Amino acid sequence: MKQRWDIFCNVVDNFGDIGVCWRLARQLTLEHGLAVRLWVDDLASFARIVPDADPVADRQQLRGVEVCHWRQPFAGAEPADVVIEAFACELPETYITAMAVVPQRPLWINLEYLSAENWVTGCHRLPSPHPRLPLVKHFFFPGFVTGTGGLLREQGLLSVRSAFDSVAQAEFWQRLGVPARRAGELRISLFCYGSAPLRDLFAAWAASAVPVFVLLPVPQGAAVDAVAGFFGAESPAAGAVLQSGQLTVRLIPFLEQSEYDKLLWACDINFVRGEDSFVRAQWAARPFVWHIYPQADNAHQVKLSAFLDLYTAGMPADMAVAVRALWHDWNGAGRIDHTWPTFAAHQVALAQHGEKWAEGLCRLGDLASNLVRFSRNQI
Ligand code: TRH
Repeated sequence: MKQRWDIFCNVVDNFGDIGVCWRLARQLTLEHGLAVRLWVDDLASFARIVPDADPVADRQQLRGVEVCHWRQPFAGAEPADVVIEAFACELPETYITAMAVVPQRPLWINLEYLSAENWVTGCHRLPSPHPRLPLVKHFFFPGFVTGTGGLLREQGLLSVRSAFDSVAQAEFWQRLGVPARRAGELRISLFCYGSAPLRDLFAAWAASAVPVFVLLPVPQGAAVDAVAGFFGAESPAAGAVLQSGQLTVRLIPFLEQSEYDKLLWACDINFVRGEDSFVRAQWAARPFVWHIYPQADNAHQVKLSAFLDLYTAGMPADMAVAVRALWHDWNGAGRIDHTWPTFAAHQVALAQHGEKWAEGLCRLGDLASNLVRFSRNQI
């Protein structure tokens, strides 16, 4: 009989929580032959990234995963063999009680947010006994270094990426209804929060020496409002084309996850955010810029610096300075229009660095396989 895994996902906001959980659920099903139930409290967000999902179904079978609506109060379910609470979401009290009384206690894992901070390796896989019940929760951290759980990466992802040649790319643009590249054009994907200094960056791109063609998947909430503000456009929707000087911004529909990967592979530079798109940009191995999810007390700035320390470690000094300056400016430190030209000048070398960086990450194994290996050692 297949081992049963439950993944509980509480959508805090945006698409990252469910994006990560859905990716993990599919991988555990497809690549590890497990019987996976994904409990989601916000099916509307889920349906954004999985367009064929039914946003009101209590239970549905999608790509081999049983997707269940996690309602309040929880209707009850027999605990699985392995239970993942994603991002420290709180499991239903009745479910925890049920876990404590089944003869074979489930393995309980809290899958944590991604961080490059040093303390992560010290906390990865740590057990935490329940204060009252005979249960132990284990912390599992994704990460970028040995001693963490690595990153989500589907089997064969990098070979599929390598096979994405100019013909496949041309087909992709056609499918999106986007014109083929013009010679000398810089093509950029843009996914960010509304707080990004879009005006300054757009001003730099509008005045650029080369044409800059930006693909902006919508909805992105406040970010699209900021884009509209720059062009003086009123509530632009997918399909809209906005222009200023050398800059063209094309709004495209929010893509299915695997199509979003292709967008990252097909662009020269990718602006990504949060957690999952940030990871996908690393597998795309193109120059990328991270808009980090803002946190109270500027905790995100510490995380940003921690990642930059790792990512820029193997770079020539001038390139590292350019990357650090641009990323900090994109996250609120200063004038990105001033740092953009130097960053853009490193485009080719950054792509080469991206390949090496991705190779290093591959050596950590992938998060889903690492979770399965951990579960085998525990059960
Ligand atoms: O949506 P996000 O801002 O999610 C964030 C982060 O996860 C953050 O850590 C968390 O605390 C917060 O939510 C609550 O960004 P992220 O993580 O990149 O997730 C976006 C998901 O949407 C990802 O799975 C990629 C996917 N996506 C598509 O499938 N199609 C698209 O067109 C785009 C732009 C994204």
